[in-house]
Amino acid sequence: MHTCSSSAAPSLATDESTANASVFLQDVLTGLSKTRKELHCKYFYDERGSRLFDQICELDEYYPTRTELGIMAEHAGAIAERIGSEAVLVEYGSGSSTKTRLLLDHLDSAHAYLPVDISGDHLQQTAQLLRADYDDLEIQPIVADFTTPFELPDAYVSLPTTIYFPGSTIGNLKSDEAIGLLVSIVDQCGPDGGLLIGFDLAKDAAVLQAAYDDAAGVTAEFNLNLLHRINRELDADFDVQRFAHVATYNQDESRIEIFIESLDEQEVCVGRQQFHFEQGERIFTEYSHKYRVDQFVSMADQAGLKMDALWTDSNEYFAVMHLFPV
Ligand code: AVI
Repeated sequence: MHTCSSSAAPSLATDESTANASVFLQDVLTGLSKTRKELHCKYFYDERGSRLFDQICELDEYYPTRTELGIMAEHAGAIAERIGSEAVLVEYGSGSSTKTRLLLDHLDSAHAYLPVDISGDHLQQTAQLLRADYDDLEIQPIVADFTTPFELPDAYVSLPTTIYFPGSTIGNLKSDEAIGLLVSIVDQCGPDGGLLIGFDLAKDAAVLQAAYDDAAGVTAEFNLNLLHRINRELDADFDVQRFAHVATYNQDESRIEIFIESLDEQEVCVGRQQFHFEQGERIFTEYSHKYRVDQFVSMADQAGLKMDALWTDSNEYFAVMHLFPV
């Protein structure tokens, strides 16, 4: 019989990383105890997960990254015009700020750039590189999880602010979470500010299927890496070979749904807690919503935002939209 012998109960949080580890453990235990087991997609991005995501962005099948970059490259001037002069630009999930450079190059006397990212190290490196290239621009990195409310530094709160939210990360949120985030964006940008957002458009199911289940298996590795991470960080014993990546397109909900499927009946320990898996049972890991423009406009409307301008590529695969609070 499979028993969980670990002594690794979460210790009392004494520093930030211990506190993060116990939140991670709690989230995993709660998620795996649900009738439909689930793990939050924000946990994909440990060091290996972030590297795998970078590889996904380079895949032939994964069109969103290069398509959004193409839209930004083609329309940066027009986009910068809609944002206006002396902007304070706040970027959610800035990563290495590649698309932002296209924007910064065209903005008229931008006042400040505030990249927001959960990874402090990455943020500092990016800020350093940007400072070298944009000496007149104030660059003030903010380490925060933008999916939960956070404050801008006092010096910027009364200035008209444009929130830049590229990458279609909004599509990974459930629709009530997405509306909640848009509402907090309205709050943060103020009545004279705006939102510039990139989102993925609904399209042929075969194109979507290939993008989330690529031939080289990089997305599968990315998804299953979550189990490796749980094994390593939470003293668990997932036998990762006995699980498989599944990505399906749900036409009715217009979203890709990603799961980890158990290949046979098995028991798994996470710390001292044991979980039973039936053969074929799935752990839900991620939604990736694909919007029609009118659907996105109506979601934004519920949050108090109105479309100002829209840019897409020639295939209409991806959209970049500028919105104002109403
Ligand atoms: C980060 N996000 C926008 C990606 C997406 O396309 O939904 C995450 C991803 N998951 C699997 N492949 C890419």
